Amino acid sequence: MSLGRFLTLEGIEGAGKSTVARFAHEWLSARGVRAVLTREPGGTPLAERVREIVLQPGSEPVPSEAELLLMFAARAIHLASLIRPALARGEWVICDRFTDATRAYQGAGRGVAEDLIERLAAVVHGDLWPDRTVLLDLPVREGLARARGRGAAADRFEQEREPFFERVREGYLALAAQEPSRIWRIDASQPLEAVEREVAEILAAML
Ligand code: Z5A
Repeated sequence: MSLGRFLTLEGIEGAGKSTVARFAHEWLSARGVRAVLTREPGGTPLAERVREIVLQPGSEPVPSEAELLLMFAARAIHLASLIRPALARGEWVICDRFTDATRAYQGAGRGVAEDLIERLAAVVHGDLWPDRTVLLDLPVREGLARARGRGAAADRFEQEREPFFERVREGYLALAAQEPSRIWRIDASQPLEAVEREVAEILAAML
């Protein structure tokens, strides 16, 4: 049996990742393709517990290195329990965020050294990288307005200020420039239907 395909969605908050991930899952299901829809940090019961630790606001500070290690700890669990088994069964994995988020948030956003992130990535997932990554790109203010429009309580990242998200966005754009064959940038300020049309073209090409 051939390996499944691995698709990730990236972008700043409010970019539309969860919406587009659900669309991709439905698009593939309608064509008889078995796909697992998942997210990071999290995706399995144990990794979701790590997610709570890293996202819940609290009075005790979380140093950037601890945040980085928690992201990779959750990822190691997710890979072992869900991602690798699904790919081995020949299923697709659609994942809302993966290591590019670590590069953008902990690397560009928090200033953690790039080579530390790359060494941990090599340990945790070796040469397993997404086949395609959709970067949903939009101005920070638009993303924050969309996310805050939902009215939910802000998590530890959502409490950050605009300059942090500007660095994250720049980090993502730099990654897309470095790896243009894997990371496809889509203008996420377009109406959702236009974004979904571009995603459908990417999925069709991957099939
Ligand atoms: N994080 C990290 O630091 N390092 C890591 O390695 C990983 C993660 C893996 C949790 O992520 C946090 O973890 C995240 C980074 C950090 N924090 N931040 N920021 P998350 O993915 O769970 O949380 P999020 O990024 O905040 O996701 P989100 O706010 O749910 O955004 P989204 O999934 O991109 O957006 P959405 O829910 O699909 O859409 C938002 C709203 O916009 C919704 O009402 C949609 O209907 C609407 N929408 C979507 N697309 C459009 C278009 N095109 N036009 C108009 N309206 C739209």
